[in-house]
Amino acid sequence: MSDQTATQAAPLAFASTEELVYACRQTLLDNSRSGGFTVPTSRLYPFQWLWDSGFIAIGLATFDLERAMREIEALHSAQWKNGFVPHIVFHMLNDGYYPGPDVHRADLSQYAPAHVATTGMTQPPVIGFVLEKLYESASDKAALLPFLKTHFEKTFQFHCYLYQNRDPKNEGLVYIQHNWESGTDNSPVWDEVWRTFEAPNCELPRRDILHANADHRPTHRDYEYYIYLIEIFKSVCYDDAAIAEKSPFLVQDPLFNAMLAASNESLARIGEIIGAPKTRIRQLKKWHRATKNAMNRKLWSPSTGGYLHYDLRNERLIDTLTSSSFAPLFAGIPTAAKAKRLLKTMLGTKFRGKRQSNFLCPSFNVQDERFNPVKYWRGPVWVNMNWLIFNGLQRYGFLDAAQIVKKDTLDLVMHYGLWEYFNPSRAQTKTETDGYGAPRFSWTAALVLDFLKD
Ligand code: 2M8
Repeated sequence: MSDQTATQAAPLAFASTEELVYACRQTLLDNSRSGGFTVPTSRLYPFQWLWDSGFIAIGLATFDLERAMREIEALHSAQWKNGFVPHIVFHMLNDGYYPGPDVHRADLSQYAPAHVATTGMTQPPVIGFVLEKLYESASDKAALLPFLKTHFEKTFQFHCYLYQNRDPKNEGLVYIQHNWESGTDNSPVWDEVWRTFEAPNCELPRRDILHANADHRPTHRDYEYYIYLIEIFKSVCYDDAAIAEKSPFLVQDPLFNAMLAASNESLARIGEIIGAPKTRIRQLKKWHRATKNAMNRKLWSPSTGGYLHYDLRNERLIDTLTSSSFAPLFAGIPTAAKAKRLLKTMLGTKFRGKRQSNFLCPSFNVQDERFNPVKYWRGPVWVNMNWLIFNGLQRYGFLDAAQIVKKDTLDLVMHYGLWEYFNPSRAQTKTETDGYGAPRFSWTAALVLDFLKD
């Protein structure tokens, strides 16, 4: 039996594409909360997350643009006075998640809002390109202009915050200060950073392992590092200059910077549409060029065939391929030659596997001994990464490869359902019927809707 027929022979989670679309919409509606935002999933992540909301807005825009706009408004209602946009907005109390606002204590910062609790860290800056997607999906484009003007400016201020506070050498590359800012939280990349310092042991009232299989989640030791970094931030009241000086974790992440570059490009185009000041548009184009050049100069590894993470604290490139290595395609970062090389890496044995045994795109190099097909960000397929890669491949004209990524994504959700993430192994579809992490996951549902919208 061929790999493809094996996928089709197993029982499917949905009987038809229509049923899948219905389930996607229903998942987003069920995960929506009063206040106009959508939780990633009801139990494991009961608040609003930054990049989740961006992807969710893209999915909502396929059937209810008003809701998509509310999603962005709810996120930006928690923007800090210095332009910073936090990674979680704790719109309401819920003790089902750790660490909550009492651990983060973002209120220690002079810039945090008084009316709502948030974290003091951020996430990949996707909102710029999300705004452009909403504009593209609007049938009455003129009616969207006031919304676009407001959120163009808020997003521009966020980018100012990033370039002013997270780029100490003025290179055009911003750093992340915590693995949770990467979005790819438990990637083996972070193991290499944990090796460079010690975090003290501590008690951790974890809640995630009540809602998801502990073997698939980060370890206790991993969480000790996560919490230790937060303790450092609090000790300096979230002062960016002090964090840049003191904290052992400063990393230039290819995914984060690619999202920033893509958002710069989109904002520059939106700026033209809304008649923004020329200085704003020039600045966005300048940022885009600077980030693009710096990524090609500093993060590209010719020997590995992908973009890598740079440990700015210890001044070294982390020689570890992940699905973030392909994200620069989305922002038009690689030259044609580098893009071809990326394609070769992705379709080769390190990701697609020998005899194409994997669904694209595993989040980690499957030949690396740290690869784990079922552990959070250490190997499984994530629909948000596939969506970024699909659009990146299309941008470079790699249409056949883009179709493979799309088909693999849809085959996975048709087989397993709308899970948080998936085992990349094709062979597993013969025996397994469940995906991993949380079921009825919002960004999975949202981006499947975008994949299917045409
Ligand atoms: C996961 O991260 C959170 C912390 O931010 C967690 O594990 O508690 C990641 O997959 C992250 O990328 C995502 O935004 C978040 C909510 O879906 O969950």
